[in-house]
Amino acid sequence: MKFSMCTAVYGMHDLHDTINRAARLGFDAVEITAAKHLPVESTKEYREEVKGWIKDAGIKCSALHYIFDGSVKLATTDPELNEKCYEYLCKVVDVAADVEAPTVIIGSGGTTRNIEEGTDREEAARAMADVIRRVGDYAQTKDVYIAVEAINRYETTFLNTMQEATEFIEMVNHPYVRTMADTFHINIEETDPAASVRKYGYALQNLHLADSNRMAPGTGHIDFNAIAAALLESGFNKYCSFEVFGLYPWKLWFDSPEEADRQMEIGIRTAKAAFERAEYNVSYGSIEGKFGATSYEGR
Ligand code: LER
Ligand code: MN
Repeated sequence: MKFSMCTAVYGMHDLHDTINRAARLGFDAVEITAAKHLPVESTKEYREEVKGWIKDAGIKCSALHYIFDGSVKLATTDPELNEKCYEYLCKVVDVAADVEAPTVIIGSGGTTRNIEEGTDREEAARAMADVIRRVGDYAQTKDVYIAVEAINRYETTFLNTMQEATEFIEMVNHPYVRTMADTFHINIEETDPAASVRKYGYALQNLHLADSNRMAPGTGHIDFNAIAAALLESGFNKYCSFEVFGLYPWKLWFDSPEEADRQMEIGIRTAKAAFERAEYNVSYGSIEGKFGATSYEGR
């Protein structure tokens, strides 16, 4: 499995140093938190520079996430707003192509994706699907995939579950438009997160990893062994990207890069162990069956 790290983990810390830290910690890639670190207003020269930092660190750019700046609306039936959204998303695709990111993630909590009261849900869904399909056409010319993320009900009123996101991209019906799941959100919304991953994993372009507390995998109560096994079973082999935030809304990022490093160390250890266990189980049969359940007693 390939692992990536969202640059937001280090908040507004120097981006070049954040990229180097990701490489040192063993990540294969960084996912750029676009609205903060590489917005649509960024110059071609700066994008070239960022691409160079990533190459020099010996890693890749896996995706752009956190792409919206509050200026556009996704699920609206207003044709002018639909057009504005289309143009904005095409600009994000340009940013992705400029830093050789294969994926643009449409996350978008809050007002960007909410369906406003009085708006017909089906019409809004169809209008958003039409916009995303046109963006898919543009993205295909640049070989960039669009990944529509299922986000929990407390952040958006539209596309909360993996089933809803999958049905939505089936309505879009475009080879460059896929889904995206986030372990933090599916832990809230799915009755059985691993079962949903097994069922809808075929449509995934990318996965965000965070624990139940939105901190690093291994610090909360999500069963990453079950998620890793389900991902492998579904045939998923793309990037798992750490989208980890500080615990409190008033402390979105960690206090220091060193604190973020410590979180990432716990996270990558937990995630790699979960995937190694799942891969072992696929190749040789259950590790638990051979050696009994893992015991942490005495450690
Ligand atoms: C929002 O909660 C989320 O999960 C992000 O991926 C948004 O870009
Ligand atoms: Mn996410």
